[in-house]
Amino acid sequence: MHLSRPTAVSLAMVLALSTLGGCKEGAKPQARTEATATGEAPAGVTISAARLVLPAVRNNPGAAYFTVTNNSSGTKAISAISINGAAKTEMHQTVGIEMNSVDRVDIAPGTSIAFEPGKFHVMAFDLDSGLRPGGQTTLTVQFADGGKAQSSMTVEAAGAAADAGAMHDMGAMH
Ligand SMILES: [Cu+2]
Repeated sequence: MHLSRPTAVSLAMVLALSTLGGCKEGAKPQARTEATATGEAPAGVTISAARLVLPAVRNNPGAAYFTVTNNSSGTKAISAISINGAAKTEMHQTVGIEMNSVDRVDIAPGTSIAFEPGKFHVMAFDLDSGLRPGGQTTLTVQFADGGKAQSSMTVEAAGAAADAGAMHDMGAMH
């Protein structure tokens, strides 16, 4: 999806997606994910507030939210996300009422990027049935320079995250 579409068409797109019962997968799925962190966490990079919101309807994608802070002296580029128990992930950016698939997210030195409802988010596909509300899993953030940073992430039921998970299931913005 692209930004140039007129609003009326965009709305039609969202409605079309909602009839499909889920968030549409991007045209460029990333490789199957493995949350085995072999790389070193980049110095000065930290992850906080990581959570995975389960879909209200089984087999729909979940949504992952977290904050990455870059206290190093250079820009860090997030290139991929892995979540234990999710076969595949995509980074998305919500713009207006649309969402776009993004390949990388740059974090300038001394700043943070929040993946949160209405902004950047990660969609997690083909979730393992062992992921239960109240549980924990592991988030791995991969950087373009080859480094990886990991964090534990809490698993939440769709309703526990206010409207974020529910809106995801409807294919609306999130
Ligand atoms: Cu999305």
